[in-house]
Amino acid sequence: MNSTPHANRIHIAIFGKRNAGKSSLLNALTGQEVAIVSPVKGTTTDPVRKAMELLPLGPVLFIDTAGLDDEQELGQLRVQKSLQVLQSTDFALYVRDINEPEDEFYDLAKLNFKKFNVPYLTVINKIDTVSAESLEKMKEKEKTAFFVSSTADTHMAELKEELVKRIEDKKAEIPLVGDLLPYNSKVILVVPIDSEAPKGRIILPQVQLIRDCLDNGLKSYVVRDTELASALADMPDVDLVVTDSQAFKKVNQIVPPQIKLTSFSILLSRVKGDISVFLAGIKAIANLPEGAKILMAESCTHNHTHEDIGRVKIPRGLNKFTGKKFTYEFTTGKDFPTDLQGYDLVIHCASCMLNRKSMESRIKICQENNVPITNYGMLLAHLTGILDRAVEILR
Ligand SMILES: Nc1nc2c(ncn2[C@@H]2O[C@H](COP(=O)(O)OP(=O)(O)OP(=O)(O)O)[C@@H](O)[C@H]2O)c(=O)[nH]1
Ligand code: SF4
Ligand SMILES: [Mg+2]
Repeated sequence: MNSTPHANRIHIAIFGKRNAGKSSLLNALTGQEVAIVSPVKGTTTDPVRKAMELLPLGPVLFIDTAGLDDEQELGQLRVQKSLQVLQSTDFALYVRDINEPEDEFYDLAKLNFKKFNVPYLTVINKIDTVSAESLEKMKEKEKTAFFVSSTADTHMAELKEELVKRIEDKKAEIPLVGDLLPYNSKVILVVPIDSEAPKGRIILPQVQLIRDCLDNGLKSYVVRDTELASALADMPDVDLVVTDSQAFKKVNQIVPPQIKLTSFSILLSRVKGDISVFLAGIKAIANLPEGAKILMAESCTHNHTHEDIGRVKIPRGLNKFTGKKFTYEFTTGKDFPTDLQGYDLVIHCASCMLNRKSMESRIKICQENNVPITNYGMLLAHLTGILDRAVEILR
């Protein structure tokens, strides 16, 4: 049961002031005496880890930490260690003692949760020690908190249920880039402003990437392809360059090999699709026979610039690249055929208008029909010969 490596487990860490009942909560959640509990403040000095299955979520790693209010010399080192745990935390529980309504360390923790984009739940503990009336008053005041008694095992099953629900909700939202780079990294976004760029705005994947950088504390700099070399000269220590797929070739020549490079659509492929399936789709191209039938699928009908990529650029580029002549058919909008008999490959758009579930369903249909599938971004990178570089950030 505990054979899953720690790195593959969802890390749930418990924070709070000394004596709030963090270790008691860990023991109650795991149903075992994992951490030492005592009325002496500062009992837990180093993080205590316990691997278990949290059903129906799967393998998790609970981590109990030292109190954040330890102000002695050694205590400061412990606090630092606790905050370090935060950097690998997928979900945090902040434990408060119901008898201590003021907790200045709560604000410090919230600041750090925000900084490292860690979702959290506040747990107010020791409800067995107050009257029903005070409990109600406190519930009125702390509407988003969860109220438990770790030692009396009150509401522990409900807390586990809530934890599972929150983590599952969070898992459903895969960040575009936020989990691929450490906090504070520098990202340059290359947005060519040519005749194909929409007037007065930037397109959705670009907006989404900027927002994702903001959410995750990554510093994003937006430039045109024409200013990229100058931006790199200003900022040689940039961690990642993300470009529009169409400018891949040019941008690839400008960005030095030590800097990672990818495209908006490749980042989107991970969120809206499955990178390994799309890479297998690219591999399948080498075995396509002359005259193979390829389905070009676009998720919306109203973007004529994409039409140009799907209807003209990719068919022309792919025929030239392989030296073969393929037959291309097109589907747009919500109609994706469930019967793919006769097709040898599906090439899908970046599906920015489609939710993850719809794209997963389309991938499933392809797999059921034994038809490989890839997408525009991957294919354009492949045709330019830089796919390996473009997916390196995702490995
Ligand atoms: N009555 C009551 N006592 C509790 C509860 N939870 C914890 N305690 C008591 O509070 C004291 C501190 O509990 P711990 O679990 O050791 O607290 P901690 O947050 O891990 O403390 P440190 O390791 O010192 O930071 C112990 O005496 C526990 O028995 C609870 O729900 N109700
Ligand atoms: S859904 Fe597809 S076709 Fe429509 S704008 Fe997004 S990538 Fe282009
Ligand atoms: Mg403890």
